[in-house]
Amino acid sequence: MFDRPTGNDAAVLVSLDFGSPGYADSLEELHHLATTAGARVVAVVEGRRAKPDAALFVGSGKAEELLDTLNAHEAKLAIFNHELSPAQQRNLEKMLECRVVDRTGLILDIFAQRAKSHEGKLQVELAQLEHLSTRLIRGWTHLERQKGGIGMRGGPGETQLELDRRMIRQRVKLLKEKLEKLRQQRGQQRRSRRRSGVVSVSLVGYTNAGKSTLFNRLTQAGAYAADQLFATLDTTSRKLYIPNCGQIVLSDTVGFIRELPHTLVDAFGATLEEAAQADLLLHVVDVASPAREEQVMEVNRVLGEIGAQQVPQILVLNKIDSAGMGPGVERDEYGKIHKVWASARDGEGMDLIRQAIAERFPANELAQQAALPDNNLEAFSE
Ligand SMILES: Nc1nc2c(ncn2[C@@H]2O[C@H](COP(=O)(O)OP(=O)(O)OP(=O)(O)O)[C@@H](O)[C@H]2O)c(=O)[nH]1
Ligand SMILES: [Mg+2]
Repeated sequence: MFDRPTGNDAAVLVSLDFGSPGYADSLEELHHLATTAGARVVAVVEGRRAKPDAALFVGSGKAEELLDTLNAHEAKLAIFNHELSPAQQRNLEKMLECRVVDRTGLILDIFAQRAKSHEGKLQVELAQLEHLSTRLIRGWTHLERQKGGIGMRGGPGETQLELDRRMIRQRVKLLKEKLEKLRQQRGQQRRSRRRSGVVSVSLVGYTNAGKSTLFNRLTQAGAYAADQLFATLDTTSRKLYIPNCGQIVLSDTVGFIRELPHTLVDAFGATLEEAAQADLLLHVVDVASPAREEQVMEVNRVLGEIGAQQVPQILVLNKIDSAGMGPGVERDEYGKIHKVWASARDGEGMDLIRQAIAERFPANELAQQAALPDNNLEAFSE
């Protein structure tokens, strides 16, 4: 149903600088997103503006430049580093005679390619339909106005539109019901884990920070880690024994990104809830990234949005090998470790992370007689 950049789709990136900080990082990130989605970036068209143009987002001069660039490279895809209104997208597609994808559409596309589990697929479909439905409904209003008026109502065209719209609404309702059931199942499993006194720890962080690599290091599991954005979509949980603490459940989760589309935050509610219900968050940061501080803020903002701001955090400053740093810790005012410098790739600082977890849950060992049966986790992992 969705236009998807496949294989080696030649694409031109379009990015406007509105003077906000982090512009260069966001453009670099768009590049990474585009290649992750399978596009081949042939050119970048940039500009500066005070605010977006209502009709085309970019000004008409810039739109001409974009058209020339697309033609010069025989590219049929323009990817915008911004959220476009349905009207802007339509106007641009008409003028450029090519496919136009905005940032949300691009992220949705990557999610659609990545979703593996039943739940993940349902969540992506819901997000896509919700993104699509605003576009369709608003996109159709001008058609209806043409058709409307006395004596001109009805007809097969309008019936078809109504039908499509109704089908989308029904599908959205069905998806929401299915997801709600899965959410309740997750809740039940969580409660039974809690009853058996098992501590749950969730890895959260910006996409590509190294969460899955750390998950694999700590659990020796084979979670998919790659230099791609949104390599992980489905929450995977594993049991893990921590010395001086006992058994915990560690969960690897979907990464966050700036301007994470709202449709996705909503649709992925059940998956993200895992983080909100955790006893502790390991917030993984790519310490070698120049944008790390902004990324930490963005992750904390999304955590707030999903109701996870109260869950205690340990900051894991990962990739010290790339930053020429050594492993180490920083303690908070109560003497507890709240920052760990580590390298998940090289395995440095792993003991410090285990120690930091053990410090938080020293009494956890008492609860270990109630060992967790293996099958209790099956539903969580791939
Ligand atoms: N140099 C270095 N690279 C690392 C380290 N940890 C992870 N990486 C690399 O960073 C990239 C992303 O790692 P992932 O573990 O997939 O990151 P993630 O946070 O799970 O990413 P998403 O699932 O996309 O949100 C991979 O290429 C890893 O090999 C590290 O300690 N040092
Ligand atoms: Mg991952």
